[in-house]
Amino acid sequence: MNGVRCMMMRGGTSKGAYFLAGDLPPSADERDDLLLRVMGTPDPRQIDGIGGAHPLTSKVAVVSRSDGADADVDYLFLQLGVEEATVSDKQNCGNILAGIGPFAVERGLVAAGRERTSVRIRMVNTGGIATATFPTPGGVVDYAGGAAISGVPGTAAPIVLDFGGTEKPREALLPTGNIRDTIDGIEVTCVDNGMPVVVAAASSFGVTGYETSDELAALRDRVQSLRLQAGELMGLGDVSAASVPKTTLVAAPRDGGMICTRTFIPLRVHTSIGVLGAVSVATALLLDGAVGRDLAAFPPQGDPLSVEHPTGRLDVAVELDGTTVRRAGVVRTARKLFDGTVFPRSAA
Ligand code: NQM
Repeated sequence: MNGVRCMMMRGGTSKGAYFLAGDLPPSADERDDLLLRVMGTPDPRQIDGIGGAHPLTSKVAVVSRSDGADADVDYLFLQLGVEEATVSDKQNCGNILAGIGPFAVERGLVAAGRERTSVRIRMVNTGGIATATFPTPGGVVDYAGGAAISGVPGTAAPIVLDFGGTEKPREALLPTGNIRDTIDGIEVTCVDNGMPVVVAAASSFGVTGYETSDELAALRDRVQSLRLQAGELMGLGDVSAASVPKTTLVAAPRDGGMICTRTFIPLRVHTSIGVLGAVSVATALLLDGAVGRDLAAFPPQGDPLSVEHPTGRLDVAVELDGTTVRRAGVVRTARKLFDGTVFPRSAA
């Protein structure tokens, strides 16, 4: 059986299989079929593949040299289902994004600088550009360093992700056209600053917002009803098989951050929060009238916006000009786990 060249990386608080586009079949249907067999989907344990039996470890990055002047590489993110045989390109992933710059250098798509390297990445799913900057002493990616991120043990080299230069006007930021909508009697703010998210107060679901991920599993059906209707209002159509929108329940911070969050992705509760999910929630709270703004404790101007989640905090920077987003940024880490050949399960 033919194997496929693949690098497995931890990107932020996610883990995924990174491929060069040229190593995968050019037809999207054939590519998706192959990737499902690589991951071991559909199967709750993904026992016959390299997936980790959770949406956060059932992720794929497809990378190629960019032909646009404004980017060095193109990054297509694919979210694979675990129990269901789904492959979705309807969302981006800011965690897997953290591994793209190092991967591009490792594969020779971008020449490394002597101290550090910046890689301009076109995020194919959304059309935006991110710049990743990371240490490359002596022209080699160095994954070791002193940056800690909540949800990952130990420390690693910082990878600075900058989403500058992608202006987002109010219409794009608030895809329903409203700062608030009411769905199933629950007030929500539907926002998209890189990730479509429905923000609701935890109290409107009858919970505190400080529960563990497991304790919130009982809200699954209500969250599903909310997100299906929100998807229509946000112009995403029928989202029953899509991994977006996410739903974030917010509560007052209790750990020195700006806001406390619990996020459904889209139905399992995230062990932390996605990068672009956190950027989107923080952006919403900066807008007058947003659901949850009254719960937020804003830091002094210029300090990061610290989003509390079940395993710590994720600090983001968001720059608004009125209701237009000028830039956003975040620090992540990533690590090469293996580089080699993956052997997919044989086709049925
Ligand atoms: O929001 C999980 C993750 C993500 C997405 C999810 C992400 C992001 O933690 O940018 O990173 O929301 O499905 O990897």
